[in-house]
Amino acid sequence: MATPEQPRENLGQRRLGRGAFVGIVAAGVGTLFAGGAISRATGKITRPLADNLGLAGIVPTSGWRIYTVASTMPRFDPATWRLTVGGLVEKSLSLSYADVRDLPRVQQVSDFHCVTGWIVKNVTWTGVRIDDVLKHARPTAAATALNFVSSERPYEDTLTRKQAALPDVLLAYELDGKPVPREHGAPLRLVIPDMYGYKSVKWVEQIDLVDVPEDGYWEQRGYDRDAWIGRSNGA
Ligand SMILES: Nc1nc2c(c(=O)[nH]1)N[C@H]1C(S)=C(S)[C@@H](COP(=O)(O)O)O[C@H]1N2
Ligand SMILES: [Mo]
Repeated sequence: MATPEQPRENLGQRRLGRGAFVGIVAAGVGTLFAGGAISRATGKITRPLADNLGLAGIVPTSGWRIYTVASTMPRFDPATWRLTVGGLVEKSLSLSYADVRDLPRVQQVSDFHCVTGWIVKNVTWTGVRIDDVLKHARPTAAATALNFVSSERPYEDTLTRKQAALPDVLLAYELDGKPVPREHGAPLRLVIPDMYGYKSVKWVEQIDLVDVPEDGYWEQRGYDRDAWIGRSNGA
């Protein structure tokens, strides 16, 4: 059985708004965005650093840790934002935020598991089912998988069509009853509660139907493509 690459601990400097710099220690998969440091030993977020910089508002609460791979988070502009659906489809789509909100709305409550061990319980997600998007694009018979591309390059991940059709899989535009906040992937993120969080691509802007799935960001770094909680190599 494959051994997952251990996430590296990065110590770096990141430019924040208004020219402030803050050193960031990210423990685990991904990078903590602008929240001060997470100590590997205690797992606690050191809030004073963030508070001193006036960043308390983006320090994650209720158990979330904010992960990014790029140096800035995408910013949502409803006037220009589009979700494009392409690849092996009969009809490519370019959906505005209003178009997405007009699709059938579904809601589910689930626990969110990061492969590094943190869990957020009873998260309410509201959004659209992937098949409700796909029926307008009409995937061809050869389309067996979907690549979800984040506007935070180079983050992406993939699901089979069967996985994407699981009843609790959503493209979510609300988190706990409010529009998905910027740091959680505004305006749209993938949610697949039966798999570890790295599958749940934030800032989704493009879905490509493909015949051969590609490895996602963390899969290229050793994690299983099928990231079932408790039944994959990150467990
Ligand atoms: N675009 C993007 N999506 C991402 C990530 C990321 O770094 N960039 N990290 C993933 C990982 S490993 C986890 S656990 C969750 C964390 O979600 P949160 O940042 O909303 O807490 O987002 C996932 N989706
Ligand atoms: Mo994660």
